[in-house]
Amino acid sequence: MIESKLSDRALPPLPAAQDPAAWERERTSMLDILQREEYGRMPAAPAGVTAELLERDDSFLANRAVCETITLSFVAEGREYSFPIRVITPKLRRKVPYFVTLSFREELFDRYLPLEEICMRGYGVAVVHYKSVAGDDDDFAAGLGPLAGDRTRPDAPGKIALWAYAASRTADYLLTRPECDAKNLAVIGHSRLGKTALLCGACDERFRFVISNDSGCSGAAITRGKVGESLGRITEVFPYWFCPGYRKYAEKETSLPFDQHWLLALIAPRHLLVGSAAEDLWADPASEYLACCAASPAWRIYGKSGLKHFDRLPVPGEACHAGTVGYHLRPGAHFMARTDWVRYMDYIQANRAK
Ligand code: GTR
Repeated sequence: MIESKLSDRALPPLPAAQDPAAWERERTSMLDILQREEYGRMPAAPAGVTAELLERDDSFLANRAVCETITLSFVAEGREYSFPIRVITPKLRRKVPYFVTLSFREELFDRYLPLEEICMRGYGVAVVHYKSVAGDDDDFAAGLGPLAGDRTRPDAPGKIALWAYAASRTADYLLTRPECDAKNLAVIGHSRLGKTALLCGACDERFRFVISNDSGCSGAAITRGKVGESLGRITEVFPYWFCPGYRKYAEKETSLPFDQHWLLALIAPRHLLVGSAAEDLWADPASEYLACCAASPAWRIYGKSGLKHFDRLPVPGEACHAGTVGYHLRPGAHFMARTDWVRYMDYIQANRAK
């Protein structure tokens, strides 16, 4: 059944490769195509980042964690940039795996981020408020906006690329911290920030876990045959999320040289986690699940399973978490729920690098 659902979508196949070395060559050109045609060219990484500690609370979460407010600065393309992050680290006498969390809200206490529970399970959290990186609009003058360069270029980066770039700079910094468990870094985001987490994880191989919650159109969902939001609609309402050239595929999805399963496949052989919400038809859970199925052959090149899925669509409440790709379908609407976080943490606990 899944085979026939996938063949109905008439996806461009993943490039053929017999072994990891051949796949990695293909991977480089796939990444190039996705940047050129969809998200824009990711600016080059800076030589390094510097961190300035602005505030430190040593008795955070009833004295069980430390909360630091930090400004990260770096020089890229001849110009200095900075943005703030918040780093919450549980007080443990061992290394801590961090979530780089792309956040919609500036306030730390956010009902979509069960901070205390995450910390008590032994994870650190680095919160990147997306609008503190670059506004969610077509203004490219403020924040990291100028890094996009000339936005009349068809492959100039859009805001998703700039937010993803900031998540990678956050990883640059976290990896300098002695308590950071470098082997188990995760990047996570919801919706537009789920698209961002996927792009970040596709480009930046330091993330072992790449987590997309309800990312939908131009995120984890296949574009061809998708219900709800379409490429035409998203590039009309949010053209600045993407490179200007992406819009040319509006109502011409079948001429895209790729589909979103390519983006997911770039995460192989690391772990990809996709969460959908059953009522979120705008994002289209079935198209997210099918994308995970279609991307899975990339993991098999490395001798890994990819998504261990059913030969049918999942029903609300089900999870396929036994493979290197994980998928779950939560009952309910479009948001990042505590139950999504619990699913992701359970998966990470079972798949952590020792
Ligand atoms: C919607 C947009 C979606 C999704 C969502 C969000 O308006 O159409 O692609 O990203 O916003 O970010 O909450």
